[in-house]
Amino acid sequence: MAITIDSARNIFPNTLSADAVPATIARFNQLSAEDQLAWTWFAYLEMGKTITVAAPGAASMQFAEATLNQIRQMSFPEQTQVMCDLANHSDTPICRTYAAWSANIKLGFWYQLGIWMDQAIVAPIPEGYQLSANAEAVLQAVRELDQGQQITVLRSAVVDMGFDLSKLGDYSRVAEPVVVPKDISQRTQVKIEGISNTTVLSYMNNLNANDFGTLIQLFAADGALQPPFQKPIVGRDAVFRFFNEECQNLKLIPERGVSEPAEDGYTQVKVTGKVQTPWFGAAVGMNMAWRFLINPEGKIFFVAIDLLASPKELLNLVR
Ligand code: 45D
Repeated sequence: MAITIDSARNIFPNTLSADAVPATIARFNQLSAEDQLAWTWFAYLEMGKTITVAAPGAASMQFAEATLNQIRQMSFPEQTQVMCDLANHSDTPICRTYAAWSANIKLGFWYQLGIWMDQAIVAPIPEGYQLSANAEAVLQAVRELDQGQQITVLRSAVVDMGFDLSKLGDYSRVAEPVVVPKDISQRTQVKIEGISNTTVLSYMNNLNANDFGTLIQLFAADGALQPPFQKPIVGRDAVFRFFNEECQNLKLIPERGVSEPAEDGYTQVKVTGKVQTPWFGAAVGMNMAWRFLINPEGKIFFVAIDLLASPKELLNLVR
């Protein structure tokens, strides 16, 4: 049977990803807008007891600035309405603007609103707000996740808000400027126990160096990348855009892996290890797996990135 993207998605089927994350997000999405905002506030506060979010850089904040200032000028009821509109995916000018932003701009926007809510410059969650029983149960569910899973739930709450992109029609995406790749002298080389495949090592090193131009050359023209809990992004152009928009300043810390021959001269490689996001730095190490399918020319035909169910999964390299 010929290898396809669909068949590639099933390599290393024993990999246990953190299903609790999409399950928690689905429960969150059932809550009312008011409950979603209060829930996020409480979850964010609770997370803040143990880890701190890094302030976003000016480069990503500049795009949200006009909207933030517009909200700042509003009365409390108007501000609450804007936040509920975002949670409700309403069709408003602000919800449309928001939808076109990259994930980091959306996160930076909420980061600033959170500070202003704390300072009562923006309408806070009313004192003594009672979460519904459902929301309380979802809050309990998120408490039971590991930190990497918690920040993934929060990120996805933020990314999913705003008007539905698919209904937006013609629009231009707004993302932070692309950073300059790290200087050669500043680059680090990963070591992965059990792996000498140069494509895989080069993938890790170039992603860590923000060298997306070199990184994308490692992919086959019709290659695909599947981020955690998402469908594959297919083709060099789309993957390249994703790298530029969503993958700056990540730190990949692969630890171990296995490499074995697959059908038709392909090679399948599974690597496990940690990933750090610039939002939390070394404070949160997400337990991750990479599942590569490499074609006979040594190009990446497919790579899936999974958030793992537990640290135990870091040792699971069985086929
Ligand atoms: O609603 O190899 C308030 C790929 C209240 C690429 C709020 C990757 C009201 C290839 C609290 C104000 C990218 C796939 C809201 C690897 C309200 C590759 C605000 C993986 C919303 C390895 C909330 C990368 C706020 C990975 C401010 C896995 C919340 C990256 C902020 C993962 C939450 C990154 C933040 C993650 C969450 C980042 C900042 C999970 C950040 C999460």
